Amino acid sequence: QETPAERFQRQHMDSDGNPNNNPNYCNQMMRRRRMTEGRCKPVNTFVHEPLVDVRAICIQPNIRCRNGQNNCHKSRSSMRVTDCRLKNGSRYPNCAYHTSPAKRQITVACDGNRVPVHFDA
Ligand code: DGP
Ligand code: DGP
Repeated sequence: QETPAERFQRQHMDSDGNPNNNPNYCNQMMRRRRMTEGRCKPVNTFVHEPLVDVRAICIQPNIRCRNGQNNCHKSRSSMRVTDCRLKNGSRYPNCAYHTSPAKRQITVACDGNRVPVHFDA
């Protein structure tokens, strides 16, 4: 059974990935990482930084998550990410995504073992 930490890695970690010049990055990755089974996950972010650097976000001060819990943490530095957003009119099972590379600070929720379990923003 997949743990929350494993699930975070499956859904959000692509350390060696580089979406530049690949408009199909999200179409391929959302399917490959099993986020287009049963429904099209509407919004998902992939992080292109080493896992140790993403784990280190968990030692930043606690802040409030969008769901009201206080186990979120914001990265000190900007990180390379790719935003995947379902295209308007895209209907399951044909999940078609916009691919948008960006560089910004990210916010994740961490569990009691200080590992990321949810991508908040
Ligand atoms: P929307 O409210 O439809 O504009 O969605 C954007 C929000 O989604 C924004 O607050 C950031 C958040 N978001 C970005 N990437 C992810 C992700 O991978 N998972 C989740 N749960 N939220 C994300
Ligand atoms: P995602 O938000 O896309 O990273 O989804 C990962 C899972 O995390 C999903 O099942 C919802 C759950 N989740 C949402 N908000 C929180 C939170 O604040 N803390 C924890 N531990 N899990 C959360």
